[in-house]
Amino acid sequence: MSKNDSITPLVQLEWDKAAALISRGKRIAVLTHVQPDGDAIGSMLGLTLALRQIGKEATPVVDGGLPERFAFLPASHEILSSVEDLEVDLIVSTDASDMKRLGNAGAGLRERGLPLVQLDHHQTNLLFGDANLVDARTAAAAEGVYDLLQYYNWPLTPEIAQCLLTGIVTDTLAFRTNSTTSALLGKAQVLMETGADLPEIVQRTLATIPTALMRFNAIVMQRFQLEPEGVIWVTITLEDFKEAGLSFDTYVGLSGYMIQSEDAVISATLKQLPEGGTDISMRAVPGYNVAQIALSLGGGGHLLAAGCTLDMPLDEAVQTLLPMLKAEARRGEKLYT
Ligand SMILES: [Mn+2]
Repeated sequence: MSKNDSITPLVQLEWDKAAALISRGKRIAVLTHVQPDGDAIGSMLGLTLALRQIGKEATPVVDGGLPERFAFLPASHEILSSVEDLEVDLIVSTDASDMKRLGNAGAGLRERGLPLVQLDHHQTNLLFGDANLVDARTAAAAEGVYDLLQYYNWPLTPEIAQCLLTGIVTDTLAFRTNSTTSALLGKAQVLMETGADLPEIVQRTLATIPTALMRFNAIVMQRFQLEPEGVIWVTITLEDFKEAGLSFDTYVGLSGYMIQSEDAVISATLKQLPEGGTDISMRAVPGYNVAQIALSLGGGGHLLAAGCTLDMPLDEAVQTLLPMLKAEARRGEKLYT
């Protein structure tokens, strides 16, 4: 038994409200969170294509545009990086736990007073939509989109299936996280039977990294620190990215790597930002909760994977965060000892 078993998953499924807003919408902007991962892009594109299937004009938008590694996904080339000239009457968002995560695109559209339907699976979701479709029991926002298609009886196409399986595979690290349920495996089976290509998705998203990232890891990982409490952490700087020849906004995934240490129960990567702040990414093994820490610092996430941005320099961020991580490491209890 884990102490986390006492945490009730956040579930707020306003199907009727969402259906009413969607049925009134003609032109829909489909948004997702900034610095999008595979679930952000997969759920956004899957929902975009699904909305088109029911006759809507749907446009995917994400701040900063499409990360190159997801260019294999259907409709990925249609992603806009800004909403400036976009005429829409409804916003739909996926995989974002609060308004801030939707970046300039979200803020720009919301300022126009447009209604928002938001679909998400983060335990820390702030229920910021006019209709909320939040289910923290789902492993990925893409699983939430799958459930939506089922609930509304909308058609599933091979293209939608490919997008949704990408979201599921990336958020579960290919069905390895404790969010993976037998129900999810059943949904993945349907997605594969519909035409999603699991080996291709795994190869493109999980099994391949930029060579410069390998160089970056070799530089940075010389400095990781392991605290007696089982907190493993590392700081990364703008200089590290420069040295490795790696673009600063590359997803580096070091927390996910460090949490694999047999001595670690919580991992954290603290990344220096060009504007002077610090970006924080955390992971935990089952039995611990980093979502609460992220939420208390203005961010959010899942029990075992969460993040936030602190408005302070790197060294100060270390001083702020480490005591919190150590306290959680002492509080929690390893589920699998
Ligand atoms: Mn997600």
